[in-house]
Amino acid sequence: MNTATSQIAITDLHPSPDDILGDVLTGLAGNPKRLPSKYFYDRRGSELFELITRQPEYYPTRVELALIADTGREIAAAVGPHAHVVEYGSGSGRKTRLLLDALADPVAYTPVEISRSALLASVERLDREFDKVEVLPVCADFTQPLALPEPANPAERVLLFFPGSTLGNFTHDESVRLLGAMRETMGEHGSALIGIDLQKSPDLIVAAYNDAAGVTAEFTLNLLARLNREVGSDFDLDGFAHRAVYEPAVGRIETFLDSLSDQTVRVQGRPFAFTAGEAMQVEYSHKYTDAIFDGLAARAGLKVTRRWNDPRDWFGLRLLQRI
Ligand code: AVI
Repeated sequence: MNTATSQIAITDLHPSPDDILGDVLTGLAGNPKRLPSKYFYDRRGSELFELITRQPEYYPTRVELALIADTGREIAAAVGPHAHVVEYGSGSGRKTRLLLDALADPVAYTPVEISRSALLASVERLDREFDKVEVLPVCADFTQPLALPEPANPAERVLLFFPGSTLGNFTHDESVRLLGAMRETMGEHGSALIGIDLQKSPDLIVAAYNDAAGVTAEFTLNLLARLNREVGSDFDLDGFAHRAVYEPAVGRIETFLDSLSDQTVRVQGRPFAFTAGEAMQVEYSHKYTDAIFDGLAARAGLKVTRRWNDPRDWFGLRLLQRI
């Protein structure tokens, strides 16, 4: 089960590989056509996402980083010492570093990630930087409950960390299932610290998903390049345009790739006809009110025990425990 890499042992829970071809065929056969946003993150997609987080319009990363830095002491007091920190997904490590620095004597850090290469890339630096924190990466699908590796020094509690408002990319029903899986994984005395993007002026939100430099548009279109490579489709990247709109009634950004002409796309020989202007839905990014988020948590058997917002109430961190 454990495979040694340079010095870090990975626990490989052998997540079932994504059925990318099946998902694409199903999504293109639907009306409206859809493609799952989880396929944005190939190597280039992850690089482009990292670039998005540095665009002036994309406030969530900057605001969340400042919020963790400003509230670190309070978070540490609320969580308690000797935690085993389990991060869902592996990002650039900027937020993880701030959290591990703030917490009182964290004993272990477990990033959970379905992609082995992304997992390895994320842990090597952190392992060097935090010599008192045991790094125990797990290759697994975090939407399912998981058995966590046991740190050599026993932890007093588990803290699940799910920053970035990544929850917002799931539908509300999917979010409840994911929060339910987190409830299982955290154990009876554990907690979860979740970053959520809050509802605010639609202009600010729309700008964040339509940056002037066009990085988000490139990120969205990169999905088609990935599919052409990996499932043998023949999407013409110049034949589609990125469009992200905010729907206040449902509190979410909806991102589409619009077909610029009548055209037929083939996936392994199967034709899919697009009309000029037809919108293919590729991502949701939900924005929350307290009522919406607390309601999702309650449906999963969790309650919000602490809440921290930045001074403008743009972004929040919520600490959750079992009801
Ligand atoms: C990863 N996720 C939380 C980002 C978001 O804001 O929904 C992905 C993203 N899509 C476009 N810009 C950023």
